[in-house]
Amino acid sequence: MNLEDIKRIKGLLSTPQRIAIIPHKNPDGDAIGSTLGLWHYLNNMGQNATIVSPNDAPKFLKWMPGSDKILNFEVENSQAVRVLKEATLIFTLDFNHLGRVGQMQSNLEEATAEFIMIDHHQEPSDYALVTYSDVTMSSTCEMVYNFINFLGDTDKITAEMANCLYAGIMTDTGSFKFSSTTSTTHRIVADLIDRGAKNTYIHNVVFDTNSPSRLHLLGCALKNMVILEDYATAYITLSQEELDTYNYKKGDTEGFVNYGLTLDGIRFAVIFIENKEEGIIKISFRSEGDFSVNEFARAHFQGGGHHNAAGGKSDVSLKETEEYFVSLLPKYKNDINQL
Ligand SMILES: [Mn+2]
Repeated sequence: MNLEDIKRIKGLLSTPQRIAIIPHKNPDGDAIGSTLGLWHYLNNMGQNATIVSPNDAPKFLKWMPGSDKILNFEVENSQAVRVLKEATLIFTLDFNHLGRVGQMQSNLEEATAEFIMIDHHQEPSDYALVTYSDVTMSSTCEMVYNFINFLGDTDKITAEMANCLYAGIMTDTGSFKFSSTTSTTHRIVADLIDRGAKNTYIHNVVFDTNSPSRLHLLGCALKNMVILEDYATAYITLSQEELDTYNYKKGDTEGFVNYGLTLDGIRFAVIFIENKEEGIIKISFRSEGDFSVNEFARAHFQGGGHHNAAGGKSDVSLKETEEYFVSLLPKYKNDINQL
């Protein structure tokens, strides 16, 4: 953000605004952590802010202070619609394209409010008065910390905010191990702990909440893993039938894709998950090094994301998707293997 943007935002926030804060659909730790962190900050300064989420957040994020105040567009629709209509200022966090909010898209497009985007994904669209976009950032939570810092309010970060922001940085960096984690990230995280983030507690409530059926589903996923050493690639398939067998609940497959990368010599990991209800195969891509899964997902699987972590989908069957994927690999062999 440049000085002009900071001045503009200070000007906007110097008068009472009706503010809506929006995470992307299927919000993750970073989306919920950043929206809640900002929500506490704005309300503490006397603004009237409401978080409107396109759909529900997973259970392992519901410990975050304020999460019970999030409006769910799918469930509390009329209230959510009113908030968006009456808003004078809308913050969109952890996404940069209005297509990422699902059914809520038209409500955002018709809103008369000014938009402020805070996000770290590639290729932001041009819908905001202020676009704070930085793909080098570990997480939107790190950017919300910076945002508050730019406004000269670092000392106004409360323990509640610190816990939310810490959780988002922790989840989006794979517990501080992805290459987007910088020394600055660690300094920010240290400061958040000083301000009251309970780091051990957060790790426990986010990661150590497995159900027996989820661990059994993980066992199934690992058994299904196909390892293609020539392409330094490992991929997992999960059919709807398998998901049903293990009593799949939303969020259960979170992180499964990363197991492929823990194999020695594997640099590209993928998971294909059948979703009969939506008639699609949901796909997650992870890579190590120079190979861009963002470009791969954009080129072949109607998706995108970050350089080393992206998502996509396929409209053909699980089997056909798998075959198509394997057929693409020879073209990328050198890119994947490059160190
Ligand atoms: Mn994020």
